[in-house]
Amino acid sequence: MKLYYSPGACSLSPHIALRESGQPFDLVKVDTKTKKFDGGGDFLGVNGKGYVPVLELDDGTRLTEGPAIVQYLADRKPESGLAPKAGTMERVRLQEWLNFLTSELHKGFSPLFSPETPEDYKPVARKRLAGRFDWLSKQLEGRQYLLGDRFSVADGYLFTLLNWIPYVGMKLEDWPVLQAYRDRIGARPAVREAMNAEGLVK
Ligand SMILES: N[C@@H](CCC(=O)N[C@@H](CS)C(=O)NCC(=O)O)C(=O)O
Repeated sequence: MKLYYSPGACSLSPHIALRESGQPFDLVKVDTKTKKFDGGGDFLGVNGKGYVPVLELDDGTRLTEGPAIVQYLADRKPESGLAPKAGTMERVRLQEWLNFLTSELHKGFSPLFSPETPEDYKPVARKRLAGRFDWLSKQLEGRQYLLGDRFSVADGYLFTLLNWIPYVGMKLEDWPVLQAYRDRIGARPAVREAMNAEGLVK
């Protein structure tokens, strides 16, 4: 398999899922601004939507959308325990988290990264995100992981998003529970390997 990624972007989430589940893969670095990938290839030819992540299977099939990719990866290796079995309430709970992460957090950050966002909208976007973090922090109080006591693909995704906080004029220290969670997930060997491979560790 091949994972098209951009360092530190949301593609870190499937990258973590690949390493946590021990599946072999190659990384292909994409410049999301120029839409070129390693070696000068046309990324729009890979994903017409122009964004990472893209997972390319050995038969050439391509899968996009992070929450779908991580569930696919988890289901290929059920023994990794990265997702509860499909059709169970626990699995729906995982999907509930993935949907929250993608629509409420991930896309809540997006205007703060865009050079086109008017400056006077940014405090509004930060306030909305801060409200989500207040709620999330309460959910994670006394809990190791989003699903309770077991790590899942949702944790790799949330870890990825929490790393963006300092880049949008906010402070992770304002949510000590989230900071401790971020450090806990960041200490996992597979997560450290993914961070190293993307050049994110100084
Ligand atoms: N809905 C997509 C969104 C992916 C996305 O936002 N990717 C960003 C990086 S985190 C990107 O590649 N942006 C470049 C662009 O849209 O031009 C998913 O969940 O996978």
